[in-house]
Amino acid sequence: MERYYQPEIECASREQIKAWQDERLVKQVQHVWDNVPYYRKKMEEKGLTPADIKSSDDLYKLPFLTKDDLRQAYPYGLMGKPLKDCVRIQSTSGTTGKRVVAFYTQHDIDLWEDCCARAIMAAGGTDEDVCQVSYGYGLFTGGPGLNGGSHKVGCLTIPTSSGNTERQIMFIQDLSATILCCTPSYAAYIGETMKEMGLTPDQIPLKAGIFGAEAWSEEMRQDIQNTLGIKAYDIYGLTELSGPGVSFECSEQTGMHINEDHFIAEIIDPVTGEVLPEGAKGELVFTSITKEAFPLLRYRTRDICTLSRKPCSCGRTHVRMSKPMGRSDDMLIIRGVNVFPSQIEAVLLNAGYPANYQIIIDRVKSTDTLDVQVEMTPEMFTDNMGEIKKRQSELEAGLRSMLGISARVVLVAPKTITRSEGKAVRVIDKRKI
Ligand code: DLL
Repeated sequence: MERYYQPEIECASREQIKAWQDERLVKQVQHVWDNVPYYRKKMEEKGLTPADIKSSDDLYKLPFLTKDDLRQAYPYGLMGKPLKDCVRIQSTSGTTGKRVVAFYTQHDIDLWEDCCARAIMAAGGTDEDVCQVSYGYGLFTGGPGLNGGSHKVGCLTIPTSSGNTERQIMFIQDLSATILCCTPSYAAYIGETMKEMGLTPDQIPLKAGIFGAEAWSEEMRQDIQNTLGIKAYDIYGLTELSGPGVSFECSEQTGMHINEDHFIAEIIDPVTGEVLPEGAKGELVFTSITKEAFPLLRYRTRDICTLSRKPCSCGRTHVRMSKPMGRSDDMLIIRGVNVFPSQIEAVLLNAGYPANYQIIIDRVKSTDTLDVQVEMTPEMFTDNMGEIKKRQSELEAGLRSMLGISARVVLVAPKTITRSEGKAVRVIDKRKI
């Protein structure tokens, strides 16, 4: 049975959703015009005033915001409310330049937590469940967001945060956790550790997992589902828009429903900025129509995906986004060829390797090199060099046909590659160091 946190919103007619979007967008543009001089200037440069935006059909006229704008406006330049009305900040895990700092009023937090509650109920959660939140708590939005959603659903919430994997497993067992929330790479690590402890899926009380914050493939989903004996649901979001819960998977698992009563989604051509028709692959752009403290209009996420408004048998009517197929800024250019790390992962996982790998790019004598270190599973592990060489060549052939360029594969012993408790670091580009 499909469960909803706010059925009248999640299953509203398309006409109703459009009506909400039209009304809220008009109000939000006025709010931004009145309170965010940085964006008002951008509108003025395009000769726009709020009167030009009469409904969501006019959205395309508005200027984009990019991560560069967020950096330039750091820290207070995009705020829509005075600081005294704000109760929280969260921040991205960004490794380069200034971090993004997002502000929230109590109302913003309330709506964000509603979005997370929708995701938890879509994964089958009720007030009978015990929800272990193993996303990091702190500036990262994963822990606080799912924690708030879990409270709203009425789950008994275990705020373990990430790390201390054996203690995580102890709590799952002793407190009978039924829902696990963490990054997919941490879920895989927890599963691996359980296996090493001799635990089989039927000895683990978990029934569902809500995993996101990083890209993960269908193959990885199958692996996690099998080791933990659960159904694994994807959840998407970004700090700039609130955090987790911008979109989430339902029982159909055919894309993530975007909470369209709060966010209007568009897909654009990342080069020309032109809005693309439904179904086309491009960069995801969001307009937050209910946020007060940090109201971003037409924010370019850099995530590449497609949108679908085909009816979903779960009963939800909100548009679905595909799993992001990598970020436009994730793309590596190696010897002039565009390579997405997700393509490499697909080759490895299809060949039966675990998602424990690292991609190392370097430049030797002005030629780019691509090395992929891949862990063998304990079952594959051997010291027979002939066997290892054969396996390496098979993977190298697979990568060559996927990427169109050659890569060197080095198979390493189980447990060689550092495990992640949050977002996994899969790429080391030494050309930039
Ligand atoms: O990762 C928020 C979040 C926390 C989402 C917990 C889901 C669960 P940021 O640190 O700002 O926020 O990173 C946002 O992470 O633009 C995507 O590139 C990526 N991302 C987030 N969720 C997914 C997902 C959080 N399900 C950036 N699949 C986004 C693929 C994802 N990529």
